[in-house]
Amino acid sequence: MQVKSTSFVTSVSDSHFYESDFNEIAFVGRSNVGKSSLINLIANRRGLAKTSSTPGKTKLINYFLVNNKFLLVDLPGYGYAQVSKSQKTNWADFLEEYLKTSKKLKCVYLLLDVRRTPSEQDEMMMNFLYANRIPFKIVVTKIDTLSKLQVSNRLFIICQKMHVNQNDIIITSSEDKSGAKELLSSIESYILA
Ligand SMILES: Nc1nc2c(ncn2[C@@H]2O[C@H](COP(=O)(O)OP(=O)(O)OP(=O)(O)O)[C@@H](O)[C@H]2O)c(=O)[nH]1
Ligand SMILES: [Mg+2]
Repeated sequence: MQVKSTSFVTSVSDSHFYESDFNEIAFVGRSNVGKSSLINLIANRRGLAKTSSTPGKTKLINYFLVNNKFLLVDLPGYGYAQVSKSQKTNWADFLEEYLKTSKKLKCVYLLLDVRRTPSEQDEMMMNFLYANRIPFKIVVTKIDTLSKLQVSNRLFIICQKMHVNQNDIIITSSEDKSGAKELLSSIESYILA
């Protein structure tokens, strides 16, 4: 698939989710894992989704239209320490409600930073996706930050922890663009399915 056009559609901050006929592909993961950067990588446009080195940048659900055909959905990150407990609960509810109720959601990409061991929240998210029968795929991000050997060691640990096969995950870097093609063809397979 070639990305020919991308545009920002809308942001939502409460459970009045955006509804349309377009299929949706969503990105979840802890704050700062690189969700917005990955959307920009797919779109081949640096500033489309706002990125930041300060965790918790994306507090809204942002929808981006690709090729006038499907939507990329940038979800708020979880695991951000600097928010109150009630705020955290609100965000988790917000996220889960979107994931449970969106009728056009075709696949969720669960992002994991190659340098970090998956957290309890990552595992909870995966279990939530399984429990709700939502198709998902694991994407490892930021592989440019480690050597090849370190990456392969980290992948082993991540796959073990998440009970997945290395062939089933997508390995990416928004910095050097690795994995962009694999991610795009994976998205295409879910959009067409
Ligand atoms: N080296 C490197 N840095 C990355 C990569 N992807 C993202 N980053 C950096 O990581 C930080 C967070 O990236 P974002 O894309 O904003 O992360 P996010 O998951 O959208 O974060 P929230 O919106 O807070 O949930 C930024 O400083 C990015 O430049 C990558 O592949 N390699
Ligand atoms: Mg973001």
